[in-house]
Amino acid sequence: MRRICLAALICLGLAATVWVLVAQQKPPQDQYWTKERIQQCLKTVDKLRAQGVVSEQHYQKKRAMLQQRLAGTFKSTALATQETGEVNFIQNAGFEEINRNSAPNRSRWLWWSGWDWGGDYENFWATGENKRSGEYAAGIRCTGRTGRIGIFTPPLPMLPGTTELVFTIWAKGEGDNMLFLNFESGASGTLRQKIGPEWTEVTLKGEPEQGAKEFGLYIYVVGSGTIYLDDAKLVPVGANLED
Ligand SMILES: [Ca+2]
Repeated sequence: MRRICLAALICLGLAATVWVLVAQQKPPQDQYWTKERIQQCLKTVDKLRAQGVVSEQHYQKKRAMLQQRLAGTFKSTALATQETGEVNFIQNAGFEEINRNSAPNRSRWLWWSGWDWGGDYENFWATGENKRSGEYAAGIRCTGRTGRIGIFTPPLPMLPGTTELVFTIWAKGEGDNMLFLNFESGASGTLRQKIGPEWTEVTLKGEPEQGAKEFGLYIYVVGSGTIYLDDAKLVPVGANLED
């Protein structure tokens, strides 16, 4: 009888231990989304919003999702991974915000930077039939010797999960022009193309460099003639704003 009681007690003890262990073990999702991690993600989305790389709508959605995770009321949906299409890294993509206090051989548009690497070029605000959207397009013309001039993005964040960067821009050209697009400082990808007289969408794909935290996109003009540019977009394929 005593032996049976002892066995029962041991069984009860084991069962209690197992129960405590199971109760302490949280589901994998909760272990992944720790409070620290959620707070880190909230900081990241705030930073992305400050950098202007996510739309206000996207920002609010992500923030609400993270706050639900923090409160333990989050219910996963398949939507989350389909939203990267909303991200366009390029600001002033239609070249509508012009900088009136700018020199012709520097960027003439807000957000974009500009530099002249030699030759005779001028950047100008193209209007009328030489813009594709709104009031303006970016115009770059050679006025003498050829060399290289360009406008470029500020350093852009390499979002976690990015497998490819896709840059598209509409272009129209005159004369013996040459457009030269290049991913730099954290990504690689190059395109050189003569631009015809009709608006054409030009695409350049970039490959992220391993471990890169940032990258940049340069739009150079290296030939003679004139190139008009409008409606740029840069999408980080595969980027997951949740991670
Ligand atoms: Ca425009």
